Amino acid sequence: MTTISRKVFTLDEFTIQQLRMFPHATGELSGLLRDIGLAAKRVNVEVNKAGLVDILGDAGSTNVQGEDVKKLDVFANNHIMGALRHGISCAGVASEEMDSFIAFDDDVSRQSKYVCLFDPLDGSSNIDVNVSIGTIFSVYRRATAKGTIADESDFLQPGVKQVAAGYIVYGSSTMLVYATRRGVNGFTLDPSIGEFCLSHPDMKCPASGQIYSINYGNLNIYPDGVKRYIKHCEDKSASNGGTYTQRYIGSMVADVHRNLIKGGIFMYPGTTARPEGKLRLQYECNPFAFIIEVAGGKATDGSQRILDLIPRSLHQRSPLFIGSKTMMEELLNCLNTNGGPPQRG
Ligand code: P6P
Repeated sequence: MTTISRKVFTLDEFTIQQLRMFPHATGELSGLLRDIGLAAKRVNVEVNKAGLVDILGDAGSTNVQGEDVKKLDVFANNHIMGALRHGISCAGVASEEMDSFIAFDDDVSRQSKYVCLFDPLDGSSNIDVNVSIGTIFSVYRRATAKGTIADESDFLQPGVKQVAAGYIVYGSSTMLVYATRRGVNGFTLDPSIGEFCLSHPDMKCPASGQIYSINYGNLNIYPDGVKRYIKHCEDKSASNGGTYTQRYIGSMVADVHRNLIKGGIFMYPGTTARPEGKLRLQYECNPFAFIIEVAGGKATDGSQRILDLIPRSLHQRSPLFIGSKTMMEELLNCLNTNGGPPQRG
């Protein structure tokens, strides 16, 4: 058997190699991942020239070619949905950008095994200030029978049913990271050949870390257990001779990607004003919980494992605590300890 003796695999080569290891696999999941990779390359082109929007025309206007300029998140949504609709692997999609799911009603799509949920451009409010943003996706085996049209039950499955999940981070470089139960692998876009190339094989979330990531602006309206954990981190930070440091980019894909590589914890708790938190269970919490757990970390809503939550609606929100195993265990100790808020100097 000839094997590719090349040091660098492209995403397509990698998914096909994975397929060769499972002769009985239909290749639909590999095909779906390549479809997402194609859409990501198209989104990347637009994201990278977002700063030129004034020349190209702002969203809602027409550009110099007289074309309608779409908001980047609508652009991303349409390209990801289009790539999946014209593939052979997806029976339907649900998106943070769309009120309801869309079932692909054609002969090929009705026979497809999977459905895909995605946040096409998370953190898009950061585009104007050139901060990293991302695309997040989840893949489930459809709950409805092949040959039928997908329905809402396909998109309301608990996160533990995911067969794959991943994200694209449009940052100093553009990376696609995806997880299956076999592991987490990262691919960096090589613009010279227009391919995602395997750069981070078999990614593992460090068991411990020094980075805690949270929006301090909400400190006074967090639950007491969260306040206790923040105080725990402050006591371990440089201001107390420790090594912990606080980082918050305000773009979840960038914050969680950093923690996956360096170790750390990302928190978006509920508050007295919004007890359910801000992040979407199906489009943000579940995909990242799957990725981080495969990589060795943990993800909870503060009382339950994220992947065990039963979704009630497509756009339901959930508090999220996600990251390195040891830090998550310290957090859970703080959340489960009775008592009032910590004394702050
Ligand atoms: P806040 C971006 O809008 C986002 O959905 C996540 O990517 C990010 O982590 C969070 O919201 C930031 O929210 O309330 O801290 O600005």
